[in-house]
Amino acid sequence: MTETTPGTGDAVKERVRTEKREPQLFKVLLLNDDYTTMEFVVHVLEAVFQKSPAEAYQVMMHVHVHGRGLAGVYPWEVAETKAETVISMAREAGFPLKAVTEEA
Ligand code: TYC
Repeated sequence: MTETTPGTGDAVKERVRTEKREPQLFKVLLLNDDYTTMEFVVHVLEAVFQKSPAEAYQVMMHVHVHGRGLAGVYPWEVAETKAETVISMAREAGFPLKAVTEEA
C-alpha cells in the first residue's frame, strides 16, 4: 500500500509503507522431559534468556510441573536462534531438552 503526502505541489511524494507494521513476535517455549537436570535448565534460562536466578528457577519449575513454559518472546529470527542455541547446548551436554517457537 502507498500513501501520498499532501502539500507538496506538483511533486507529490509517494511513500511505500515499510516501517508501520509491528514486527511479528514469537514465543520460545521449553518442554519438559525426565532426563535434563533442573540445574542445566536454570543455567540455560540465565545464559540464553537473561533470566535472574530466581526467575530462571520459577520458569524451570513451571515447565517441570506443567510440561512446557515460556522462556521469552522475540522477533522471529531471534526466537529461532535462541531455540537452536538451547538445543545445541543441551545436545553438547548430553541432555534431550527441547525448545520450540510459536507465534505470540
Ligand atoms: N523434569 C526434569 C527433572 O525432573 C527437569 C526439567 C525441567 C527438564 C524443565 C526439562 O524443560 C525442562 N530432572
